[in-house]
Amino acid sequence: MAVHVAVLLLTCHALATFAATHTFDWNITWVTANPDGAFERPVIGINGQWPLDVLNFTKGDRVVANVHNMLGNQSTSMHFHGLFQNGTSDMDGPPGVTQCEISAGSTFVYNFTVDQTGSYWYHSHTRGQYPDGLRQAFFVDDPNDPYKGQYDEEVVLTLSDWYHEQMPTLIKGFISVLNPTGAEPVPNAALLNDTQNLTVSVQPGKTYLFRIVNVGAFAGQYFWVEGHSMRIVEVDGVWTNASETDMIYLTAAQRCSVLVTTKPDTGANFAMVGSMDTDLFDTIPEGLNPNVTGWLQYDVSQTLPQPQSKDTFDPFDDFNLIPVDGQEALGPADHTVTLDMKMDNLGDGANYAFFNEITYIAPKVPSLYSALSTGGSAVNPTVYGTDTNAFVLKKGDVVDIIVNNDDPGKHPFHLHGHAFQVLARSDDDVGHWNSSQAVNGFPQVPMRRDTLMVRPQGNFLIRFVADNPGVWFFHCHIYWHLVSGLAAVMVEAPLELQSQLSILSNHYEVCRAGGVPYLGNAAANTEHYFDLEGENRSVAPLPTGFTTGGIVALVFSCVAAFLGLATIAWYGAAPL
Ligand SMILES: *[C@@H]1O[C@H](CO)[C@@H](O)[C@H](O)[C@H]1NC(C)=O
Ligand SMILES: *[C@@H]1O[C@H](CO)[C@@H](O)[C@H](O)[C@H]1NC(C)=O
Ligand SMILES: *[C@@H]1O[C@H](CO)[C@@H](O)[C@H](O)[C@H]1NC(C)=O
Ligand SMILES: *[C@@H]1O[C@H](CO)[C@@H](O)[C@H](O)[C@H]1NC(C)=O
Ligand SMILES: *[C@@H]1O[C@H](CO)[C@@H](O)[C@H](O)[C@H]1NC(C)=O
Ligand SMILES: *[C@@H]1O[C@H](CO)[C@@H](O)[C@H](O)[C@H]1NC(C)=O
Ligand SMILES: *[C@@H]1O[C@H](CO)[C@@H](O)[C@H](O)[C@H]1NC(C)=O
Ligand SMILES: *[C@@H]1O[C@H](CO)[C@@H](O)[C@H](O)[C@H]1NC(C)=O
Ligand SMILES: *[C@@H]1O[C@H](CO)[C@@H](O)[C@H](O)[C@H]1NC(C)=O
Ligand SMILES: *[C@@H]1O[C@H](CO)[C@@H](O)[C@H](O)[C@H]1NC(C)=O
Ligand SMILES: *[C@@H]1O[C@H](CO)[C@@H](O)[C@H](O)[C@H]1NC(C)=O
Ligand SMILES: [Cu+2]
Repeated sequence: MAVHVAVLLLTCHALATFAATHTFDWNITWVTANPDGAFERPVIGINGQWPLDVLNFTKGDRVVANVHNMLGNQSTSMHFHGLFQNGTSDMDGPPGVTQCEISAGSTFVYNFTVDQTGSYWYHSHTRGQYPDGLRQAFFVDDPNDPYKGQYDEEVVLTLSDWYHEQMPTLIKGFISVLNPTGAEPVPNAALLNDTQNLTVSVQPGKTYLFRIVNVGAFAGQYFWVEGHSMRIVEVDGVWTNASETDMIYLTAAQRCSVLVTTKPDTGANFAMVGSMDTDLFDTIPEGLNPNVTGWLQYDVSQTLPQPQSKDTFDPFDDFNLIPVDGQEALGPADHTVTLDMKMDNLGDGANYAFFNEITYIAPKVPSLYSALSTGGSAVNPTVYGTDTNAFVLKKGDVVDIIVNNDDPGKHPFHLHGHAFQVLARSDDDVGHWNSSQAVNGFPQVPMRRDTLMVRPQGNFLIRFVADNPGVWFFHCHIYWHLVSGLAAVMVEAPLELQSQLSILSNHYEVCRAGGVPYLGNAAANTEHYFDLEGENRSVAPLPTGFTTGGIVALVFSCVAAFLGLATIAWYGAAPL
């Protein structure tokens, strides 16, 4: 990849500081790859390359990424997951939220500074696209690293699930009357650093900082290193007090840095394992290996051992982590957003995901552009559309988001624009949040991160300050659930945003090239902001009285009838 790094000396500070500008010219292109060694397929790469480059910045750097969509047959976009984009909400990436889709042939310019540190990743935010390859880790060096001097080297590891079929095909099968229960496609393989035979050369008696990123689409993964313990020191860009464990669990989109101290001698090599959480899969296809193994290689002349089988998984509970900065629980809350989530069928017979009975559908005008072009009405959630789950937050408010999971699955929720405090998270089957869950109060110094799993039929309560004017997506990071509508939009301080933000002309050009309106309310009405006629709507509900069970029965009777006919035809055609 072509990277031009211009180093600018900023002399206006009393202390001279260096800030680099990283300029990327990214042609988004099709590439052929076979990361699991079992199936060669087209993947989405950059400048003819895949796996994508791991990026490495320093706090304070500027990033300018010129994203040229050369795919020919798909639109695209880019999101730098975990960055707050403070003052640059227009650079955040999700189409329909902060920008228009970059249609084939268009170029979109992302230009922002990186004011955080830690482990992140960049990925397409276009409907269901990144699992086809457009995702990779990036890291931001911390000049004030609290663990500086306590490790010798950094080791970059990504975990991922992997599909042989392309996403557009899989999505068609997933959101379909033929899949009324919403069974998600099961990955074909797990990958460690986009391969299945990674060896990491290590030297004895050293300490390594492993920076682990789950860039997958669906599966959470357990991760452990045989014969070695790990000390967790960072999650999602937040340094934590070191917590020792034998195993971690990373949902899709989560990151974790651990310190690993090697053995004093080179007597053996050790397996490290990523194991997909099969609880997430409705069925486990015969022959599926949910595991991927790599090795800490002390000595090339020794064998690479097969891992021992584990009967139980007992990963560290991230709720117990403590941020090094000691930030205490905020509060009390000024504003609470409660989201009850469930899965259900709509009138087309397919299965969708809902917050408060609404399945998200992207508005005609990206919500950020509506916030900027509807004047004083931007504080009224109505302008953002009927099916967008838009919530307007007041500048400076302490905001709680409560998620009540009425579904038997695990879901990793991601908030753009913030790392939130995790004040409460229930066990399985507790039901909706109620204050009796916190009889002992909230943790004094709660864990913070940007992606958090809610347990089956459980709940969580997260808190943050609305101090980042912008429009921020809140969604499940299981990409199947995002495409089936498990999303909401936090419109934070829209009036302040109007006075702070001006959109690059390039961004509106991208809209025009794609024929997407960028002014007015969700329906692109530029005069009557509360008139939503013509807006995008989700599929209409089932007629009343029609149940999910009815749909399943209907589909099965159709399939049975079809099989019956096929059998008759087959017998009919067979020679006597
Ligand atoms: C594993 O490594 C070998 C040798 O480096 C290589 O030939 C093989 O293709 C690799 N397999 C996979 C699945 O990456
Ligand atoms: C991107 O594609 C353009 C047009 O084909 C080409 O001129 C340019 O060299 C490519 N850039 C890179 C970095 O590959
Ligand atoms: C990033 O670059 C710095 C400086 O060259 C280096 O010390 C660090 O190990 C790199 N980090 C990663 C994750 O590659
Ligand atoms: C787009 O083009 C790629 C590369 O030729 C192809 O593999 C893929 O199936 C196409 N996708 C769609 C949705 O047309
Ligand atoms: C990026 O943004 C900065 C600050 O607005 C501006 O000075 C710079 O010219 C921009 N760079 C590009 C390449 O547009
Ligand atoms: C993992 O892959 C990335 C990108 O190819 C590379 O920079 C990194 O060094 C790899 N990690 C190891 C441990 O080989
Ligand atoms: C966490 O680390 C900080 C800084 O090292 C320290 O002051 C604090 O006491 C630690 N907290 C706990 C609960 O260990
Ligand atoms: C994957 O790893 C788990 C945990 O060690 C083990 O129980 C399971 O048998 C492994 N599966 C396969 C197919 O190797
Ligand atoms: C919603 O509006 C956008 C932009 O105007 C349009 O491209 C898209 O097809 C619509 N989506 C649906 C699901 O109707
Ligand atoms: C709150 O939850 C507890 C158990 O967790 C239950 O006993 C109690 O009835 C609930 N209260 C309300 C108001 O729902
Ligand atoms: C955004 O920047 C403002 C002004 O510098 C600051 O007060 C606020 O804490 C920042 N918020 C986030 C989430 O970074
Ligand atoms: Cu989900």
